[in-house]
Amino acid sequence: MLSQEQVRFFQENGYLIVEDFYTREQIAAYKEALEETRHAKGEHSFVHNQGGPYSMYEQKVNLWRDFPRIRELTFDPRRAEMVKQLTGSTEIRLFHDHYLIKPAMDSRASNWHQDQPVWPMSEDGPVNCWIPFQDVTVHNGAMAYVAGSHRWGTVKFKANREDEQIEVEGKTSGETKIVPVPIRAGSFLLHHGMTLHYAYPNKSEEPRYAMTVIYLPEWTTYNGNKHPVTEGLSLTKGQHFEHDMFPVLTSAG
Ligand SMILES: O=C(O)CCC(=O)C(=O)O
Repeated sequence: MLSQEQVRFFQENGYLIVEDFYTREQIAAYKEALEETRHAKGEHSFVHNQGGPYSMYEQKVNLWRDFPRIRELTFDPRRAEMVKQLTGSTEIRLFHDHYLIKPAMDSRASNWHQDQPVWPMSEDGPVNCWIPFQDVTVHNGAMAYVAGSHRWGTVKFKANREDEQIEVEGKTSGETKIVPVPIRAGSFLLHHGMTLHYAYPNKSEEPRYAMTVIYLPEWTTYNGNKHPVTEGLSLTKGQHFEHDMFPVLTSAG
């Protein structure tokens, strides 16, 4: 359950850190499970970005379909309940989960973006939950947000070569202040689908393990755009995400 203050912070800033929700032991066990998924060949999950030297990250999508221990983390109803509180939806579905492993030493920054324009859905409301599996700082790939940018609609922007600065069309430099969010293992982030964000390069000697779980409120409809997760499902434009591939994580009651 989130406090009113947490809900208000999310509504104002477009992101929220939920501190120390899992114990370090729980997260260490999940990290082990995640490492196993990296090397296992699942029947349904798929590698989306291969990773390798100086890459943004390695990415495997739909872990929940193949790996029961990760499914347990993805399906944790307590986080879905928080998204219910943040969105006001009575039902929350899973869009997909995926891991994002930034290679050790000198990875690239993860590109600045807003999630929703990349996802194949029409309405505002989806929420991204970012779960780290070790302490993360700006040295090893922390996330950073432009606070309040979820209220700007789809923006045009230019980042500098190292992605450390960003200019957003129609906004002053005061409005586009970048907020780095260092985070302890056991905590997680929730961000609105329209919040502008990126992640720092990983300059540490260990890979940075993170996973995201993407939540859909009940009113979300498919907009007909191509996306690896909806491919082959014969969804029609305008339909809700009522499909076994997008299971309900929590509903009314
Ligand atoms: O983990 C990262 O490096 C970036 C994650 C991200 O941008 C996202 O989940 O949308």
